[in-house]
Amino acid sequence: MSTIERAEVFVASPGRNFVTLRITTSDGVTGLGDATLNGRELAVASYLKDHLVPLLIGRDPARIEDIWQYLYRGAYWRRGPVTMTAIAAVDMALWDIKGKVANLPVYQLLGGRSRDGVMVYSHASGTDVPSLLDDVARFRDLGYQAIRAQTAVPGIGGSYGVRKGVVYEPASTSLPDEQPWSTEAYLDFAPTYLTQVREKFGFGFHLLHDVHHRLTPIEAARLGKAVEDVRLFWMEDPTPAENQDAFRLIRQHTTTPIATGEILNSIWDVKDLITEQLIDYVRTTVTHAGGITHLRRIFDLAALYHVRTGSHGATDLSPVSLAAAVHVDLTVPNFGIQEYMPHVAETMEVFRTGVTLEKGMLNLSDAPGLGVEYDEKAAERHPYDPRYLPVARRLDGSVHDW
Ligand code: EZ4
Ligand code: CO
Repeated sequence: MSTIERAEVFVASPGRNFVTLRITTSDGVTGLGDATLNGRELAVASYLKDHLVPLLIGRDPARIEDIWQYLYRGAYWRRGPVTMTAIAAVDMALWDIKGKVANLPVYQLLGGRSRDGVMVYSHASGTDVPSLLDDVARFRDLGYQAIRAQTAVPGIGGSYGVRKGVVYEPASTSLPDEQPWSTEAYLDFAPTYLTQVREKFGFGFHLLHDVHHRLTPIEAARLGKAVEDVRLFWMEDPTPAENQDAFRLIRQHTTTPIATGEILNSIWDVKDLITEQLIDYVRTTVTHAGGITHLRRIFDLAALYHVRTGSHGATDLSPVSLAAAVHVDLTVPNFGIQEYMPHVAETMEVFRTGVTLEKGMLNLSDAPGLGVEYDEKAAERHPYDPRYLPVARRLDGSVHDW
């Protein structure tokens, strides 16, 4: 029997920070897992190195489900982003190994393709409406079929989702950046600019918007109603996601589809949202919600209640995570959309991936396993670079949800 011989944790910053797990078996087969939790990277690295790696050595890498249960139930302390991200990395690496041993891509092990490709949405943003419209035009020209639109609120300054460079990267400083926020100004402005996007570009593509947890339920209901004619693909994270009850009120008031779940980690966090049909898209990811094994459990529950998938896919998830996401997206019956932002060149020199993008659709090569390789030598040139996500403050100085 082949056993797990080694499990190494790499923390590197090729363009941004990533935590990567590599498991090696006694037969010399390697598997990769993404363990990146933006702004809290070292907590997951320690959970893996200090607590999980000693439990893995000598185990049968083929027993993916059993190892998942052993790590989840065996901790006694359940759920939470650190625990679930660490378990996810192990799970991804074991699926990668299983695929390589079988000489099959992981999506074949998951039941094979349900679709020819994976529709993605990308991020258009602007410091004002004209620059946003230019950015939307750019993504339309690149062939994207779905675009998320975010703009700074006039008079307030920066807002969530406004890109500074080529790639949107919120974790930008060695101490949290503090950004101003006004719900009143945002609520007055957002419907106007989303309408302007439709007036200029029409309805021949999917338009998305991310509220980023900043409204109360009744404010979110008002926004959802105000943008019904814009026909959003979804209104994302209208309220802080941990209170599942809050979505009931939004739901009663608007037909604008709702997406949430990027910060949620387990099936228990989304159970009521799904079974009460309070959302339309569940945004849990393979990296933060317990790996392929657990994500599929969430997606299968969602399928029973007409909830489709819309996995988080920002650049703070590594190319290993994106590949794993695409393997799942290709197979599940209730796939909706995949978030996608290109990684910078330094990242792609460290992670060599078989994921391809054409006309706004992601696809995979037939490489066995997840199809990603980690260049340890290239990674060594990019040491860990501590960063924090920003904090939002209302105009009176009090802390708001970022
Ligand atoms: O702010 O991944 O929909 N995408 C998002 C992201 C999150 C970041 C936080 O690390 O909301 O941009
Ligand atoms: Co989001």
